[in-house]
Amino acid sequence: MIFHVCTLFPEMIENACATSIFGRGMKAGHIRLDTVNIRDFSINNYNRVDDYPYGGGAGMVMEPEPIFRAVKSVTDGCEKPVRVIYMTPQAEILSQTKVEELAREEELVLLCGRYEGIDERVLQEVVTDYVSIGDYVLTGGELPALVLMDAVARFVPGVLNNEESSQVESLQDNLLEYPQYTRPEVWHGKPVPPVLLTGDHKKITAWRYAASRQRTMERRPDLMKKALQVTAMYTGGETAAKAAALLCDAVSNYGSVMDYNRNKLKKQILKLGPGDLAVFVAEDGEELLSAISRMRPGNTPCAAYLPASATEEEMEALCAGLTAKGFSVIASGFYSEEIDEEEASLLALALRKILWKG
Ligand code: 6GU
Repeated sequence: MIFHVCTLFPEMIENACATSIFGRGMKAGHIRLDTVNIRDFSINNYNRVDDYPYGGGAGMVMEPEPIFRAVKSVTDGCEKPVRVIYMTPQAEILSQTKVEELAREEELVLLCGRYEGIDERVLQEVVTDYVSIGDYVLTGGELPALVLMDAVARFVPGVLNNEESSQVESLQDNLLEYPQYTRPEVWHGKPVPPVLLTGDHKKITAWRYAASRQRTMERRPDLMKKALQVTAMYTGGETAAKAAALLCDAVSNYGSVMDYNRNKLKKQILKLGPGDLAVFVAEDGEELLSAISRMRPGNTPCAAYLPASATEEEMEALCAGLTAKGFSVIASGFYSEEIDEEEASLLALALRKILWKG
């Protein structure tokens, strides 16, 4: 990943990037940082890059031409079209989904403003994405750019080691992380929750899921309506089973997979609510629809996946069948015979973008 940062304070970016995990990722060659000093593209004497705002008012506005030239100096050297992100509080707030989307790019251009802002006309010409980091005002876009780069870098292959990688998925269920404990077993009279000492991983996962939900309820009740219980259900052979398992893992840390080839499951009446997310994977759409005929959705969102060999008509028929049953089909996609984690995460990202809109 190459980060190009256009700023009036390149040393602020360089210093912060040199340390810790980000610095290690740069040294190892996984991340490259290229700072561009907007002042080097000033078009007047005194290296001025700002001027008084038309219409009056306090503060200064950054002139369009130096910014245009600074950004152009970067994009001219890029082979593919590259996203230019303007850090501004007048924008959508950065989310984990957006971070993962940006991490799929090979290069990013980050534009940091100072003063009261940037002439609107150059923004219209060069900017592809507007990103804020929260509803508060900072003196410039440099700290937000660093926040974005740090969050994106975690998804760049090789940047995190194995231990650090296990943290990658923490926000994907829209739940806060569960509490953590280390030695000693009793500290200030407070014992570690006993289940964590049992070595029973099923129980530990269940405890952590419950603890995550409770913590989210207490601290971020607004997130709860986005915290869906994921169930992946499939019919068909090995590839469908594999696709269901991979998709389930890519969407949730706490999802479960159900094999609807089994008659026992087909006969059960499974009730689903609006807090569930059903992920259907079918080798054959009609077969799946008949297998889940006894399922009772209640305003339940779902996603439908068919093999790449299936036609658009088959997909339409499956989605129509699911809708008729009472599901709300929010996404659909085709999986390949060779589906792997990478493909599943791409399909899951598309689903999450629709589900949680950022
Ligand atoms: Cl991206 N820029 C500035 N200047 N202030 C902010 C911000 C960005 N996000 C939140 N506050």
